[in-house]
Amino acid sequence: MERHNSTNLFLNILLMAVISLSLFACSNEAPKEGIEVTDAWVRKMPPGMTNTAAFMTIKNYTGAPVTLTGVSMDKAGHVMMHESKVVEGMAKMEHLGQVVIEKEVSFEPGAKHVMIMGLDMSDGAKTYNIRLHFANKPSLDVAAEVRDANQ
Ligand SMILES: [Cu+2]
Repeated sequence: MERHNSTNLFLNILLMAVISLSLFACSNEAPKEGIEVTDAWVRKMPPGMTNTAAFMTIKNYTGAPVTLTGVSMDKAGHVMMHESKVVEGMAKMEHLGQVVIEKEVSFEPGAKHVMIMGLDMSDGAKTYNIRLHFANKPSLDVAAEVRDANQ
């Protein structure tokens, strides 16, 4: 009887060990940190048109608010942060000097966007590099995929 119990005890301990090992394996996945940019894209324009916009989602895992102070592109003449708004029935674009990112900010059509002036897309590039500038942080290069707006 005693022997039977100790076998059970041993099996239980073994089982617990296996469970805690597998829990450890699951929680061992690295937590997200820093700043992550997802779904970055540039609206494809018809030939001859050099003004366009880019969109993306910026996620902040630093644990503190991060301030986006500007955007730039080597290949474009001028790049700004804009926000589309409807004021008294009129669509307007407002210049944003900075964007504070608490946890996540999306740049998307009809809302905040990266305004791009003077980008020659006739090179047929599949992606363009967009550089994000932050206050008190190194800048971050993002590869934005060229997409048809209707896609
Ligand atoms: Cu704009």
